[in-house]
Amino acid sequence: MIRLTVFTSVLLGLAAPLHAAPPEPEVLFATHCAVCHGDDRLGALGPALIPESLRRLKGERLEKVIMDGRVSTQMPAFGEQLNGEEIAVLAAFLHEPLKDVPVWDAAKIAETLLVNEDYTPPDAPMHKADPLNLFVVVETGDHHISILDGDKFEVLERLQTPLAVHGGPKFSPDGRYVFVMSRDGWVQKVDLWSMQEVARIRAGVNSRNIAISHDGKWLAVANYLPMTLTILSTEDLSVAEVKEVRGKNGELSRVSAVYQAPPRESFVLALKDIPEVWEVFYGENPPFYGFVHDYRDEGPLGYDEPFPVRVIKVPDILDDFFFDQSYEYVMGASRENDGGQVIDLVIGMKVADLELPGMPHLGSGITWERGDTTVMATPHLREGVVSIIDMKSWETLEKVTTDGPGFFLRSHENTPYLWADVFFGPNRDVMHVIDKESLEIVKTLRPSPGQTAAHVEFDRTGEHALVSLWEQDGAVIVYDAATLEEVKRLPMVKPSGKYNVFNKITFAHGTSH
Ligand code: DHE
Repeated sequence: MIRLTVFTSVLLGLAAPLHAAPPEPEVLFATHCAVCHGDDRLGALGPALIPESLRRLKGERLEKVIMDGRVSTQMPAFGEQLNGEEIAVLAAFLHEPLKDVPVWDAAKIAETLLVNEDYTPPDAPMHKADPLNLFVVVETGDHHISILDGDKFEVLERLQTPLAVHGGPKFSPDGRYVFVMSRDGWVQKVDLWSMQEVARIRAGVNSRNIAISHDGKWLAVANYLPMTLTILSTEDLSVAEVKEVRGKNGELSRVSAVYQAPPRESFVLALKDIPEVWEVFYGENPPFYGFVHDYRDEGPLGYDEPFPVRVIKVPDILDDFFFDQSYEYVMGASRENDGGQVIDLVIGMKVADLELPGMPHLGSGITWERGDTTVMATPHLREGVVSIIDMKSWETLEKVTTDGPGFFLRSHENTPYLWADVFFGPNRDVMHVIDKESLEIVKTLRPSPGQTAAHVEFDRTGEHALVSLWEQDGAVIVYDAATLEEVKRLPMVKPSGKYNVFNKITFAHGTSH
């Protein structure tokens, strides 16, 4: 038997030396982080990890995120795999400036345009399905979208998307084109008549979501990196504008999300780093607000300028939004703090506070008529409740207790129920069906025990509800929305969301906008 003392083994290089070298941050990053955050730290599935985007998240707070992961995101906990020293070294490394942060201006974006040479626009749909009852299903498991016939529940076509599509795809007002965006900034245009990709362009390095103008002319892309809003022409994806997002205090801000406000002919921006709400007008005659400013010029912005910006100062950072149906009021909450606020976009100020603890996910909210009022429901990412808020008095009417924190809600004008998933925790395989009048859970479905059931979308008539089995080897399950019985199961690769053309272009109650 060979016996080595510590001394001889060290001499032979067979064991760790008595004073181990400090861990190399580049190696730790390449081993544990690069797969999601990119080899260059500029982001991919996850956000960029550079000082410009991490901002105040540093030191012990950043170490805690690495150790424990991040609730409601795909960020896992590394506390089991990395020791304290390794985590500290990694956290410090993430705050080292990159030698080259790419300049992602209009010229650079334009260079990335890829046009599909095989695409020829057809004169009519090249399929026999109802063009307004199609579903676009995003399959994040292998980066595809499936186009689904919403009457027969058959897949008509499957197309590759860029990496990690996030947020709802956006449809042209006639429902013919769909635009999807990936977290690494690519925007893809697909013609649902020919079921072909038209073109794609990289509008940001690290992006959040997109919004389309009510007239279908413009597509706004919210970016984390660079801290800009990119506006594209929907026709050919050419760049119309890249707006730097700099606050009154001179600080740049990431854009958490952008939404369309159709009656106002504007895009409304939720900002991650500064207590301001931005409204960017794209219409011919933007309303006059005396306090429209472009801080870079330190003076009022001329209305003859393209896409003028109106800035509304708010008491706190609001990085998650929900609009009322008139788009006069925006409910805002911060992912970091409890509570929320209602901002009146017409007068440009806060008009009410909202009682919203437990990290509400306003972006997933839905509305419906209940009695003589409109109510809004929102899930919470940290609490097993769905809050129901009266949109006249802004009071919380009810907190429906669920089997765990959820991510998405859905309903339809023609159904008495709202469907709420339980995305986190041991009961992530259930889906609650809640009566919209009594606010009681009428049924708890468990489509596939042990597998995450999430995100619902209805067909255009509200007769069927489609649920995702959010697994690599997953499925879209079609339910009869009245009997709550399963009708069909279509295999899909981690189907994250599904979107019905009619419900989306009519801004139906009960779905996301
Ligand atoms: Fe989303 C929509 C923000 C994590 C899947 N998500 C949205 C929207 C916002 C948002 C602002 C609405 C934009 C829109 O549709 O135009 N999401 C965030 C976050 O801040 C959060 C919590 C952290 C992050 O990492 O960005 C987050 N989201 C996730 C996920 O981890 C999910 C579950 C998986 C994934 O694919 O990243 C996820 N988010 C989705 C989906 C939608 C979405 C499927 C569209 C829902 C819809 O029905 O419209």
